[in-house]
Amino acid sequence: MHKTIAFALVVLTGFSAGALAANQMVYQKGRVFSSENVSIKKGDALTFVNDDSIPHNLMSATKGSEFNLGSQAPGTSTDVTFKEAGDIQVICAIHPRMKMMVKVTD
Ligand SMILES: [Cu+2]
Repeated sequence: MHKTIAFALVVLTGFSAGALAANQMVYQKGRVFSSENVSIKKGDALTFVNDDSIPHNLMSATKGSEFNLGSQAPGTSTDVTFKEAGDIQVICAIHPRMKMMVKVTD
């Protein structure tokens, strides 16, 4: 009986920890990123939120981690999963001054 309860607790605790692990958020507002540097673990995702009244176009040309989200409408958010370790520069194709670095660790 005690064994059963202990097992159930482990399962429940593991489940809630997983459910609470939310992505780090990066906001685009006033044509700047809310963070210039973000660190995440390989395989994790960042949530990019367009908090502006204009579209943005997130992309990366960093080798091995290239992506291009296309036009992202105001008020929407997009998750990007980073699968390669390294320093990945993320830019906005529309606004050349918008730049940030994502440090992906193993
Ligand atoms: Cu932009």
